[in-house]
Amino acid sequence: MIQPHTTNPIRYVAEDGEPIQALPERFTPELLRSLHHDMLRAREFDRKLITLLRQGRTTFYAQSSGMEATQVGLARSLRAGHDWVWPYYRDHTLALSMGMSMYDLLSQCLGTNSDSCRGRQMPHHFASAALKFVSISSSIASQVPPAAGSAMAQKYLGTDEITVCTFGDGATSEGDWHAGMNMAGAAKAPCLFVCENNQWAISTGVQQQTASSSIHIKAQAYGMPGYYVDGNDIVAVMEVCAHAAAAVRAGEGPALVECLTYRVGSHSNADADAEKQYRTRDEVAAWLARDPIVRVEKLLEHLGHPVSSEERSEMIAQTHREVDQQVLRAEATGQPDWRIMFEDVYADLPSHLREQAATLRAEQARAEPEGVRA
Ligand SMILES: Cc1ncc(C[n+]2csc(CCOP(=O)(O)OP(=O)(O)O)c2C)c(N)n1
Ligand SMILES: [Mg+2]
Repeated sequence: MIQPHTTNPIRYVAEDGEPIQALPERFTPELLRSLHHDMLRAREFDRKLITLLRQGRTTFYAQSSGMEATQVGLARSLRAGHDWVWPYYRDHTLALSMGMSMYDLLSQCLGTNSDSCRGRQMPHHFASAALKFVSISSSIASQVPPAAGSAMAQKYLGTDEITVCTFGDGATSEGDWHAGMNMAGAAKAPCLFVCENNQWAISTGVQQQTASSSIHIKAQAYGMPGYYVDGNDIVAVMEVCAHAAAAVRAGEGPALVECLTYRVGSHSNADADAEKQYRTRDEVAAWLARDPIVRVEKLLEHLGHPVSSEERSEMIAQTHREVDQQVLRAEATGQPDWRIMFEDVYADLPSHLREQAATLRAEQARAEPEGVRA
């Protein structure tokens, strides 16, 4: 039986791949292989995007390397396209695993015409209307109050949808976080809050972030259960998230799940994650040794269904090919014209924007007297 507020994170598989409690029946080798596939695909996506950044083809990216079990596990615990998701900027692995296409995700990162926002959003701040995956806001925790509101609406309308809201450990210090948690708790709204505790908020360690002994304990103050799970153990993440989501769906009110994981890469491309800047290489090395992907590989080996090195290499090569193809496809749609800045918001453009558009047009005519655009 899964209990909230445990002292230690709930875990099914030890770091050496040995089950430490009986694996639930649904974790067949086929399921574990498909989870492994999603996690490895996300890891390689990260690597390819860092290359694209260095090539100047996109300008912002926040890796989820090391956090794959948390995000893939959560994706497999919600009903994609049915439940509403209010994510944060590190959740591309969640999105990919929910079924967002690489073409759509890459179009957003590259800001091409194939992007549904046509480059108006900050790169790597994607969304999917079909998946009810709400557009990401860079403002930390700003998604939490509207997620609570979305869950309140679901309760009011009597749907069987729930809302899922993710955030980092740093987000839990924001006023918005407390307001949203309080509102959801008071309204008994069907919201599953998931903290991806990767132990750093840029250069602020989680111990500096809060005087509480954990994040999940804060759920008590808002009248909801708080679960503590090993976020690098995908079996545990799925078991706990599925348990919590079922209770939320059954009308028991909101719940918080804290997934303890680690950001092994830099915060973003704007981060100075170097020796002595804010964390030691020894700390990073210790967490690299707790790799969630390797843990599933060791578990599969233990179960007698190992992933061979050829299969692994082919999965990696396949992801690289997929990214390369979809980047070319997205780039072939071209970059949006500057005039779209003035479109899609107002039916009648207000006078100050009309003036700005005219100024830009005049500037453009001066800069390019030949092929002047109307
Ligand atoms: C309201 C607000 N304050 C500060 C920032 C700057 N900022 C960007 S990311 C970040 C750290 C967030 O850490 P966490 O919530 O733990 O998420 P992680 O990046 O570790 O996944 C901060 C402080 C911001 N984007 N918004
Ligand atoms: Mg963090």
